[in-house]
Amino acid sequence: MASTNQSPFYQKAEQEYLEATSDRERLACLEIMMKEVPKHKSSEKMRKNLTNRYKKIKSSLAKQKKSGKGGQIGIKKADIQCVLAGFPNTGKSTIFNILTKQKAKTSPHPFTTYQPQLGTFYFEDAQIQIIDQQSFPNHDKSLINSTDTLLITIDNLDQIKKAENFYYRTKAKIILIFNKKDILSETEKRKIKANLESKFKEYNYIFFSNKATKLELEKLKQKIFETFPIIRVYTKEPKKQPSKEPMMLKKNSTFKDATEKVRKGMSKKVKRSRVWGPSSKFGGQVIGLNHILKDKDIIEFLVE
Ligand SMILES: Nc1nc2c(ncn2[C@@H]2O[C@H](COP(=O)(O)OP(=O)(O)OP(=O)(O)O)[C@@H](O)[C@H]2O)c(=O)[nH]1
Ligand SMILES: [Mg+2]
Repeated sequence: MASTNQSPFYQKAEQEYLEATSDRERLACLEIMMKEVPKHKSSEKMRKNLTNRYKKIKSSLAKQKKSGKGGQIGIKKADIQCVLAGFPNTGKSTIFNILTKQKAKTSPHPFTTYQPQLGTFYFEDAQIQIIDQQSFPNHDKSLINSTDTLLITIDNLDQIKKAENFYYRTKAKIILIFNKKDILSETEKRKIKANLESKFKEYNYIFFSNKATKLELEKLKQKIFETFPIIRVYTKEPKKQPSKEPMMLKKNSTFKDATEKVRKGMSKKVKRSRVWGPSSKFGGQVIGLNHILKDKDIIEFLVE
């Protein structure tokens, strides 16, 4: 295959494909390669070859699954998860400790973190799993590729493009955390901000530091929470207070989805239902099963 004519992402994916140790990883590489190959006639053969390989691996994976072999080892992924990643010494473990109140090792020397570390924190009442891990290039590829949200921690603008090489295969949402803002002068900060908003417009970014105020910490947590395609919905009984623990539902879930999550088959038994909160036109609006819910809605319903 004349891969030297291919895009840099293709070449990188091909190299990772050759070094891959699992079928899951091979599939992820092939997906990129298939996307990157130009769609003209001269590369038809190459496209076919890639598609065949992809199909073969996919069916062998499906067989493994059926017989119960294979599968992911290590950390069990929670409903909502984020993973810290970045170059050495950018302050990932420090951020991890601030969010989770743990005491993971931090130091002025690079590569202090040598294995993934699991923690959790709350944004309001939503529990979020967070993982700290080794810096690039020693990062855990499968964590980066499988998580919902990547917190790319940087302390320098040059790191933004360089970091892409290590996570271009992920489907995760990206948040850039520009850390150590405490050591920046106002002028430096202004310049960086201007750059982020012109050259790196496509990035969702936030400034942060280990001197962050409570409000700044809350903002970081909120930004992370907002990347998850999830809403919180509270149930209540007539004349009573809503539940303290939210139900976690996918974005754009309907009232029917909510009742079915409470108990399978329940949507058929609902007699009367009302909603308060962001999706309601007014508090206590009567709704049907197809009503689309929003984050922080409160639903009340009577069943037969
Ligand atoms: N001034 C300042 N220093 C910070 C900040 N965050 C972290 N540091 C320092 O930067 C150094 C590296 O921090 P770590 O949290 O260990 O960084 P890391 O990204 O986890 O690094 P490795 O795991 O070693 O790759 C430590 O000396 C921290 O005290 C910050 O916001 N401001
Ligand atoms: Mg670390």
